[in-house]
Amino acid sequence: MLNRRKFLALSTLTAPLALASRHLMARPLTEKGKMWPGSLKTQGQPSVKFGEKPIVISTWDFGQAANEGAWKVLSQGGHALDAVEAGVKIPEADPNNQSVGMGGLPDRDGKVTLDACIMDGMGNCGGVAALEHVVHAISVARKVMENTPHVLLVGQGATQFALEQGFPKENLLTPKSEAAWKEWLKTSHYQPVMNVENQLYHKQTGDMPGGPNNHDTIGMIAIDASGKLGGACTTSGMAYKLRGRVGDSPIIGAGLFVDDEAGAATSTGVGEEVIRICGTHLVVELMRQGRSPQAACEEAVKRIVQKGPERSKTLQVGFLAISPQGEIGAYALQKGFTYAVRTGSINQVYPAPSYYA
Ligand code: SD4
Repeated sequence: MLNRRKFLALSTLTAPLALASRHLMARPLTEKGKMWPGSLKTQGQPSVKFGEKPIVISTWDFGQAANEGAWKVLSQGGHALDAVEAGVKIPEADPNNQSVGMGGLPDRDGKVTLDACIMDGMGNCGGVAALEHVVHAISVARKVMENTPHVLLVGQGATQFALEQGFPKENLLTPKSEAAWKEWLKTSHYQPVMNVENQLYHKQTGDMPGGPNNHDTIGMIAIDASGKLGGACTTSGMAYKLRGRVGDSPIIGAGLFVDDEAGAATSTGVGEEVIRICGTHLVVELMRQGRSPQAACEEAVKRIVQKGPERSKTLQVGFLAISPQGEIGAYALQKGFTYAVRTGSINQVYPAPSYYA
């Protein structure tokens, strides 16, 4: 069965990904009108013009479909926050995507529990963790932001709040995900996932099993036509996790951080590693201090390596970042992480450079 949760040995990752090298992403030009990363155009990285907006980027191959949802809002002059919510609702509603929303792989007890958060560039934010029975976790997160004095609701309280807000109660465990869980129960062996499979990687290298079911958390960050930033992050979390486990995705500063002045960042992969370093907050604060989004993402990944040199070899984490001017950064521990970019002139998926070759 094809799914992203396969546990992959590093030994399977030896084929070169021609486009990805951490050395290729130098600080791009920032002069108005110039392309940045113009020098990287031939390396397959996005050539977004300085100041080009609107722009939306998101994690993994399936981010492309999600970006389209966001683009409908952005291209009509809509707000970044509305755009990212609309965008990530697409994979949330897709029963074939086994890592987000409907059809997400369950915890070890067979319960689908969702984590999500949303944030604008002025510090307005909301999140839900371990939400059950409600497919659009991102919209519940937004209601937490707008209709409560709180930032994060968890577990039964989050579900109760969602139902009170009028969200329909649904069974999120599809037959496909239930079957996968029952198969997993035969061994009940839990181990964090490498998450390096994806269609783009497979197409380029031919050495990996890939397919339409290889998905991951969706993290999306956007700049709207007025220059405001917004971000959203939503997931069913690590498959077969302990009941009650919460990852980075619903935690502001871990899975998502947005600041109109400094930029926005989101993450995917093993959330524990991201939480340990307050990953996206780190990325945004590094940008505030003058690092490019690319350099900031690289520093965050290196921090994960520093804190767990051995651990980091067996895990995947990826960061995406965007500066207020629309400069993009993407970097992962392992190769195979992809991200989707949508602007007025670009609609494409790119491979991210990685720390480990
Ligand atoms: C988590 N970062 O729950 C999320 C989900 C993910 O591979 O990306 N899993 O840790």
